[in-house]
Amino acid sequence: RSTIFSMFTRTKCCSIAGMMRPSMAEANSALSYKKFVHFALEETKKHTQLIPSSLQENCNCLKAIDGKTELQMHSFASPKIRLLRSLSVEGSDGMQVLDFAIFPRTEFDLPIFCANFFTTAVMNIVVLDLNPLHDVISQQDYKEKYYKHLIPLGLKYAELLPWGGRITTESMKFFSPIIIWTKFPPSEQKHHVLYSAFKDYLKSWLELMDQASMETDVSQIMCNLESQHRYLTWRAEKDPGHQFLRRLVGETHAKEIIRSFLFNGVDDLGSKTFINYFPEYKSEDGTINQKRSMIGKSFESRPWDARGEFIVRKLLRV
Ligand code: BLA
Repeated sequence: RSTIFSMFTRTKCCSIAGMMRPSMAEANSALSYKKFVHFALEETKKHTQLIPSSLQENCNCLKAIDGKTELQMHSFASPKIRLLRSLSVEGSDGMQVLDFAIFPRTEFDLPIFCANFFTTAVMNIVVLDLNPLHDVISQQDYKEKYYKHLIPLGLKYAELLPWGGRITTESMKFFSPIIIWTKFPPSEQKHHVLYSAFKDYLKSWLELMDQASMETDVSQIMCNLESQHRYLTWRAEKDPGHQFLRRLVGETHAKEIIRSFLFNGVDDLGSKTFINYFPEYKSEDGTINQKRSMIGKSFESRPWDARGEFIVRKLLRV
């Protein structure tokens, strides 16, 4: 069977249990993200049956161009989950990445679980959120439905993991009032806090999933479908990790990983293009402007107040 993974040298295929055995890379970094993935899969299995997705056979370990950095991928589906997928990267120099997301089936208007951690020997860049499927700045009802009871949880972690400073302005529309956006130099204590936050956010998402009932109204399902496709289109084009991924595995493989694995669905959940969704990125010759942000970076401090209200609406024109 031809999958994107057949293009790589497959190093070893490991079981989930095997993931917990210390590897070479782990010996270099005590603050590994492997236990995050292990927890997420075990916890999710308590709520639903995870079926290995056809994108891969349960577990794939791949080597980057440098011959040292390891990439690990997992992907699953379940009755309410269209795709749960995880990419983790471990370099020999303390570099680590976790990109973990859960996309609901389009009969559900559940948020998208999103954990993005990028770590080097000197810095951690962290995004952790239940990304809203629909607009939480102007759609009060959607915000109430999914986030009202989670505001105290968000406030707790916003204090422990303070706002990371100016950020791509356009990204903010994809974030919720409980977004954790933070940067910090590696530390055992912060790693521990981040692990707690990850566990609490995942458990919260799983509870929302348990409670979610299937939408039967076709127009509402279409609406969910388009929102998810718009999200995938944004991230498949503008995610800050792409450049890094290209350096790791080369242009062609990076594109495959981004479009077929990380943001699977971008090419088949809808036919609108990036320019259809984000016309402000159209350059004079009709192609997509390569800038990550047209507005620039904004939000020196957290733009959500303690009640979960967005406080600088005019920047996003909402
Ligand atoms: C930086 N990653 C960032 C930043 C954000 C995110 C907000 C800060 C830079 C910025 O202002 O854009 C994450 N942005 C998101 C997420 C959404 C979004 C999750 O809009 C969702 C809607 N990150 C990865 C992977 C890699 C990675 C897989 O997820 C590498 C393989 C790396 N992220 C990475 C790097 C930076 C970064 C290198 C710093 C680059 C920069 O600041 O330009």
